[in-house]
Amino acid sequence: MRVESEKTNDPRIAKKPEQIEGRVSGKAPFGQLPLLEVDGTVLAQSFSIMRYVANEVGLAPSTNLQKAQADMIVDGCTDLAELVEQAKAATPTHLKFLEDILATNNGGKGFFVGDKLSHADIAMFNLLNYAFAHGKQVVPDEVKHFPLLAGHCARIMNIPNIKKWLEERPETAM
Ligand SMILES: N[C@@H](CCC(=O)N[C@@H](CS)C(=O)NCC(=O)O)C(=O)O
Repeated sequence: MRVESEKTNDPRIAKKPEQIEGRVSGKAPFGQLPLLEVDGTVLAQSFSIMRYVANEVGLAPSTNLQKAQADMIVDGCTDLAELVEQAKAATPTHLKFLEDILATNNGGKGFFVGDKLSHADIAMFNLLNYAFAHGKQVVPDEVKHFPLLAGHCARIMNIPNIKKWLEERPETAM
């Protein structure tokens, strides 16, 4: 959202997960965060929210095939997140898959899908940044072994509105 607009309200709940339920019960479809409320309709599930926002702000690719490619990258994020949780040693294989996928699109010098930024680029950057750089504005060491992925990471991180958001976003205790 912050890539396209500053007009969003981003309330945080400073509670441990087990304390969340009482705060959002009756409102959260699955009793979990995050939630996005749009004109009284409440959406849950982070990737569903992400896809909705991408469609709204023009970050979703335009063809069905490209949308499926973006979904593929996002689903790859889920797999990578699981690998990171299990054992970081398993991740180079997955990072190499991503490097090779990037290489197939404009030689890996642009984005994961088509010729413009999509939510797939942001989702992948966000995961790598969270998993390996702890939210810091750096290309993680684990990613530096993969030059196209490292370049992608740096490109996304330096998009002005993303850079600004990374600098000013509130810290959320996890
Ligand atoms: N599949 C959900 C998972 C959401 C999730 O695990 N949320 C955590 C906070 S990050 C939560 O609300 N935990 C409290 C609980 O499950 O009771 C998504 O992607 O949004």
